[in-house]
Amino acid sequence: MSVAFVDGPTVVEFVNDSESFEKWVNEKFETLDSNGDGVLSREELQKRIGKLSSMEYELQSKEEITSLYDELFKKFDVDRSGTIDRNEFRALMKEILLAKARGIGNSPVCIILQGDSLLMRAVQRATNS
Ligand SMILES: [Ca+2]
Repeated sequence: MSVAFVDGPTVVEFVNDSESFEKWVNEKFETLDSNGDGVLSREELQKRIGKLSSMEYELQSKEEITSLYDELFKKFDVDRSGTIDRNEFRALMKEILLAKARGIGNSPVCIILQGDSLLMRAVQRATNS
């Protein structure tokens, strides 16, 4: 576990770097698709909410993150199939990260980074370049 500073523009740059972002989305999708059927169920997504919110509690409360997922699931599961496929997931992650970037703004904020923190890859990309 480590602590890093991240600002909104760093997150936006990561989302706009299609190669890094695509790779990250695919890794994330594989991790979340615990039964390996190629789509994410509501249950598969919700299992992660608690973990994500505890890692990024500096940015958003657990309730805010839960309602964010609620809204996004409603929005992206357009056919109400109850599942999110890979393309829907990419759009969803983009929306979450851009929402986070807007929440952070231009002033760097301190965040705690752990293995599957949403913002970790964006920070790593910025640090390595
Ligand atoms: Ca699945």
